[in-house]
Amino acid sequence: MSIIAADVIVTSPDRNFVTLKLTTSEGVTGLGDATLNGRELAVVSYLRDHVVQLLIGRDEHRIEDTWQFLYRSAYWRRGPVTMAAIAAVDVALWDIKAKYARMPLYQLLGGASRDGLLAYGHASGRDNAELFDSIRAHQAQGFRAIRVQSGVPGLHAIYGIASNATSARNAGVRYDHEPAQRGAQPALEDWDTRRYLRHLPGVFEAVRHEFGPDVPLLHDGHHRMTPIQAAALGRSLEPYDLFWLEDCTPAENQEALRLVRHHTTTPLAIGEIFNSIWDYQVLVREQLIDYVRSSVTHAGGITHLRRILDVAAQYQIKSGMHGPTDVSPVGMAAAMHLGLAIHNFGIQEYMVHGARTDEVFEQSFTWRDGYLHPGETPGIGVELNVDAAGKYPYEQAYLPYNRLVDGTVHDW
Ligand code: KDG
Ligand code: MG
Repeated sequence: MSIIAADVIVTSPDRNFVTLKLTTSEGVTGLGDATLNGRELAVVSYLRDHVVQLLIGRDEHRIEDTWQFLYRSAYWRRGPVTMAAIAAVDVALWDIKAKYARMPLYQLLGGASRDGLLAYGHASGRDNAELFDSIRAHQAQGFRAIRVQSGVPGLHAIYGIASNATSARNAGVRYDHEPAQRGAQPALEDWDTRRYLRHLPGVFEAVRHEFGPDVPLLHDGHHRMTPIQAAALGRSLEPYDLFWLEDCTPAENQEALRLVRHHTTTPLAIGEIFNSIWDYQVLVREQLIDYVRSSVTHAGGITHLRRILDVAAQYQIKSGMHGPTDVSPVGMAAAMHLGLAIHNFGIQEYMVHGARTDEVFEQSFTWRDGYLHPGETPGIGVELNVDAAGKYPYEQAYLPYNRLVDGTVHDW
């Protein structure tokens, strides 16, 4: 038994996705997500030029050994490109193993620890009226937990404020499938942290007043604050009982969270741009966070993210896996299987994919009453329709970036 083919498929239905498809000598196939938003082709090259030839002839059952081989033999460890590539191989191998076992993957990971995965959706608005409409529309879709992102008076374009409404499943909701802008240059947004810090607590006060105390509310700071600013925001949001404040400071400085933690009881989540267990070492050991935001896709696959979450579990830190539209249906399915199996599941981010994406990726997951479930199809429960994928060729796209009023580039 061995891997006889490894194909890297790039498709852009509603946005760009990179998928690895492994085929075994038994005729079984497995899929892995290798999408790195805005830098997709770097992972394509890493896989096609450096990894595919290492996979051909390998025993598909040796998942741990293949993970260690790809990680250690490269010498150049970690990094988003390497870890997305390894993740794709890892998930494809888990998909294959579960298909051989004729079981949905979560069964191989220990079986279900719960009936479904509480998921949060992205509500946003340029002002409170638009935000309330968006929250109501998400609740009508079944979402019980809601991320709240708001415009700030005086700023024109801000992270997380949807600019269009494109999906039938999201009828009436302004929704961005692709915050990355197609084209040769990134879009420019503006930013002013002091205006944001003044405005946001009032938004949450209004949301709590309108929607009551029960609904779990989340917010994403998208790495924009200094530690002392983040501490002030966390404290000013305490009366509104957030489920979490995400990425309040730039993620690469683990020490920054120490200061934030000492000043606020607002729960903290971080890690969507992390890619290895080493990024969490201080944060977990010192209990500076409450939720691990890494996705299976960007943190080395099922094998590595499970390792991170097992260490986190010792400190009552839970999962909050990244699930924007740039995590493909393959990456989302892997997340759902892992989330269903682990004990320390917290919440799953869920941005609904568009209709063309659903055409390319045939999926078995279910969405009921605010809960996701990966379904009972053997493997991860996703198949790639190659003909449909071929209709949507890659298009260059960049995430936006921002500048302060004086022209300084700021964290986006
Ligand atoms: O590729 C970057 C996006 O996935 C990211 O900006 C979305 O912050 C994000 C989130 O919380 O989903
Ligand atoms: Mg985020």
